[in-house]
Amino acid sequence: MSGGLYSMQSKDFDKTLDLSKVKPYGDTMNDGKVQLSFTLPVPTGAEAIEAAKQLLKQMGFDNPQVVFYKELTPGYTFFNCYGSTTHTVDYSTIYVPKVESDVMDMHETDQYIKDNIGRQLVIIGASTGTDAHTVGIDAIMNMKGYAGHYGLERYEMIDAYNLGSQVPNEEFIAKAIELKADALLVSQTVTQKDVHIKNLVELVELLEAEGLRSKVILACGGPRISHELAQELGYDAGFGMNTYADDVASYIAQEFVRRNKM
Ligand code: B12
Repeated sequence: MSGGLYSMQSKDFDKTLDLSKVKPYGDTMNDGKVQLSFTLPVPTGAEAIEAAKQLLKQMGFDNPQVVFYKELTPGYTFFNCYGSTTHTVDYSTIYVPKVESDVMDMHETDQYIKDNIGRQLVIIGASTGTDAHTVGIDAIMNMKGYAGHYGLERYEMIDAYNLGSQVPNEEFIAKAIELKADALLVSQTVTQKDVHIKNLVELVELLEAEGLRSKVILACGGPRISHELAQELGYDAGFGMNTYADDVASYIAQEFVRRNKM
């Protein structure tokens, strides 16, 4: 839908846009303008600026310009630069697997659950394993919500339990059994040494061993989680940056109804 609107606006705005050869927009279509910042481990001076420009050329930028530079500490120079990229991407062939559900707001989801399920959905969430980051799962679950979107605890038709962070997978599953959870939400922020992969896979294996995997809707999220990765790891859905409770609640409600109709 947004793609359609986008191409309509662009068509009216500038007829030179070719979606098979998209490049960055600065102030004129196809000017390719990019701003980028980096640090070189060289002393500040004319040679440092020249080195930055040569690097920009090698990165595929025409007309490289250093518009700001500063010594960070002796021997290190920080740059802000502009350049026009010579590269393009074929936007028309891009396919990204995404969670397929209609996003509803809190009131619409509550009404949808009342009409189609007739009872509260039990949802538990946690940042699992060694991961101590709570802000992501709180943004999804906390009563007060995040960026103007109420969290799951505020939903009338969702019984939400936020178990916090560093929750071992065994404990998470024990709580799911105790509460008869319909959906499990896992947050993973740290990806160093692929710790998130090991942890997410372990949860799926433990759920399978308990005979629970097919009985719950299993979703994960975090800044480096995609729907594609989540599915590869045995999850029903994955949510990345800029996710709100609305996205997750709508998905779980609709997925629950879909499964129980079959
Ligand atoms: C705050 C913070 C901390 C705080 C956390 C406090 C807390 N109570 O959470 C503290 C200081 C404790 C901390 C510790 C560490 N941190 Co830290 N931390 C951050 C920081 C600055 C912000 C993270 C954050 O709160 N984002 C805001 C939330 C709202 O965004 P979000 O998590 O992406 O969540 C959104 C989506 O991803 C999604 N989402 C998230 N989870 C879920 C779950 C579900 C089910 C769904 C549907 C959606 C969803 O929805 C949310 C809302 O849109 C980031 C850097 C950064 N700027 O991002 C580093 C960062 C995440 N930390 C990092 C690291 C390395 C660590 C430490 C390992 C450092 C250390 N060596 O000790 C430790 C980790 C210890 C541990 N055992 O986990 C790295 C991770 C690198 C990596 N790729 O692995 C980062 C990226 C910093 C960096 N650039 O190096 N950290």
